[in-house]
Amino acid sequence: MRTKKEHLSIEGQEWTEFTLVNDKGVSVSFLDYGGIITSINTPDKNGVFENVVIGYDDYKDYLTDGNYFGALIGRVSGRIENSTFELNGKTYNLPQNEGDHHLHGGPVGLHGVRWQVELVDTATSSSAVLYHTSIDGEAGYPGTVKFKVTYTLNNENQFTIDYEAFSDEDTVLSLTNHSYFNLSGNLKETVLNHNVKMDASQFIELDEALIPTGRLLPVANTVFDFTKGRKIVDGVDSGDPQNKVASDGYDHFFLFDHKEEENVVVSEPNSGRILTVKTNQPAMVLYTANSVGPGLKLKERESEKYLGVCLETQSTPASLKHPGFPSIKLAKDETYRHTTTFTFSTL
Ligand code: FUC
Repeated sequence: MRTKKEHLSIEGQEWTEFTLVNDKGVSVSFLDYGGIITSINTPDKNGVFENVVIGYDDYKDYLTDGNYFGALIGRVSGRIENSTFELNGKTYNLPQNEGDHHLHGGPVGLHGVRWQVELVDTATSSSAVLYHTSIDGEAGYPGTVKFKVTYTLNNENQFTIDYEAFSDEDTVLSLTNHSYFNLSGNLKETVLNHNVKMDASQFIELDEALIPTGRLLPVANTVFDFTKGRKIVDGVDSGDPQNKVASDGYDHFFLFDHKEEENVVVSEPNSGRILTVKTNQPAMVLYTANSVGPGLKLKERESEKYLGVCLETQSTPASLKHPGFPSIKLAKDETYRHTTTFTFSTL
């Protein structure tokens, strides 16, 4: 196992790009800025190494990125309706960054902070530990929160993200990573031909503004049924009103049944690449890059709609407004723990 470090000067800021490399040559590169994963190189079925995530060609584009490519998301992933919530009888008003709503931690979320990074190598894995402290009231949220996020790559081609957070006051918290996977390799094609199998028999209905309505819908007999596997393209012209609100794609919270060994398995037939996801989280947003438009200069080519798929394991901010959903409350002095492992293999 080895690690590499490269210093970058971006618009007057000094950033570092770290790369974890395993003994098979698989690598994960990320920035201390936003913890942004810039590339992940894995072999296809013929042993050809290619990048399997969306990343900008010019890193200054991360400074203004509304797509959150590869970034750590917090304090709360997803949308908080009308940018307000109540906790312990007190109302908190958060900054709005999408119409009236608060998306992905707001304008000063974890995606835009410089993380302190420590590298830890062992014989069989390489880790990077990312630290950040967010002070009480930052981005509108209560409590000073200490974050510790660990990226680990091992020789089994497993990339694990461990999130830990600790608050000195009761607060709300739900972290995730916003990588856009594309298993075709070097963004050769969109993800419409990717097959997704997911251990989820229910998802949360969205309204026209992509805000959860509070209704849980069964996936049965719809194109939201991924329990036996289905292609992402099925959601594009399904005519299902839930695909329509998501600009003819998927952008939904699926609640895991936790019946299967793996929560999610994504595969792409031409490259033969398989990505499995295992998490301790109750749900995942499946987002198919419906709002990624053309014209962005990415590492390998220009962007287009449906060029990546986000597998955002998390709890849900819908729980702040509606009963019966997995909570995002974090009690004072309790430790938030979230683990997600992405395993890369081939057919
Ligand atoms: C996802 C979605 C959104 C959004 C964004 C960049 O998590 O839920 O709709 O556009 O990321």
